[in-house]
Amino acid sequence: MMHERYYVELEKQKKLLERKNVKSDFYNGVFDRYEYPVLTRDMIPLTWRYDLNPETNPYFMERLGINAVMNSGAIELNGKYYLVARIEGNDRKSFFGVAESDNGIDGFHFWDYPILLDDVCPEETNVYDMRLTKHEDGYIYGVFCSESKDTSVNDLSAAVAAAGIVRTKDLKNWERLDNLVTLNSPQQRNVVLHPEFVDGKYAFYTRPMDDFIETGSGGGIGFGLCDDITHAVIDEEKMTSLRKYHTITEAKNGAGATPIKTDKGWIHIAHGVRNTAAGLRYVIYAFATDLNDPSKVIAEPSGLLIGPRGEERVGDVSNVVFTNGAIVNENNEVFIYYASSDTRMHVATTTLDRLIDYVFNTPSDPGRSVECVAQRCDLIRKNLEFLEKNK
Ligand code: BGC
Ligand code: BMA
Repeated sequence: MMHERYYVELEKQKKLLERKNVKSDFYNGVFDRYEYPVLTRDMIPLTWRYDLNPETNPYFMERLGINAVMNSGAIELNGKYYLVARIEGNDRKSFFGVAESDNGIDGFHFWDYPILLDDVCPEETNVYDMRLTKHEDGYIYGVFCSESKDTSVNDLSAAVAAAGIVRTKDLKNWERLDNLVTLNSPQQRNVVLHPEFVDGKYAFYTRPMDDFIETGSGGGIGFGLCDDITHAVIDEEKMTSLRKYHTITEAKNGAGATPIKTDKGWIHIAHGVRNTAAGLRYVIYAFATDLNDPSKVIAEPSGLLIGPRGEERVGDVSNVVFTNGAIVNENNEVFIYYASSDTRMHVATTTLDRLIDYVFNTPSDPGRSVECVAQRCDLIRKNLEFLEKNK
């Protein structure tokens, strides 16, 4: 006999999974926000958390609780929307699980089992933030952060971040390849595989950093090529989108969603970080790189694209929005998946035309208050003249 509480919890979850998502009244013309998150910890199957057998679990207790569902890679396959979510157990260890939806904005439900990666790195303690790339070689690649304890120093919390690589054709069978080696950067997080070969090689966006948290001399988002994806080694990283003083990327930045190909260039949706008295603040920004040289920045709209708002601002790591996945469907609708405060997943939607307009026609940041005010006064003057003419 099942514990009676099982049915109560199952019903609660069913309602949550069937809840229709609706656009919120947020407006900026660039993208729409939604009323509800697309994934939360309450959507994790009960079978992942409870022991359903009353003989071994008479109180119907969660035996392996889930703390958060966040930073998800995203991909569309055969008309369905898939997220490979970062799921964090109560034990602080993250792992990946596939959630599927028919429309990309609601109805996401997890498959029966999370992804069990090949255990190839005995020192690896934690994995998170997978980016999914449909590569022109025919595979779907997942690039994620593989974190290990740093045993070279006498500090319990010292860690080393590297980029792990897996590949699949169906999101079910995953082949683990060697971790990426970047000869000039001791640490890597936020690595993204470019979907096309560049000069006949695999191309990665990297994020060179000296230290586990601080990027140190790392100037921003890097770019490097490698010959063999099964033993990926990058010997030279050049810089693309740079960190800049007194901007949203001052403390660090990193690639997010796999770049989106458009007629005008590759569109990147990334994250920027600045330091504040209340800790690091993460926002999402966009830029474009050249179609022929995907490392060369050709458009840099000013400031943030998505910042944490309302309830998004509060969570395990407050004041954070983070993206590592976006989908463009066959109608050129764009779904930007982002997590808030390392706690839950949301979607923002727009269209490819709007995203292109935003990236290429938003003025860039002149860099100083006085010039920013002049830029705004110019807009106001034109608007007042326009209003006058159209009275
Ligand atoms: C956490 C990540 C975080 C990173 C840097 C890791 O241990 O799991 O969520 O981004 O540290 O703070
Ligand atoms: C990081 C990321 C994310 C996380 C963010 C805020 O450096 O890699 O995992 O969302 O910090 O904690």
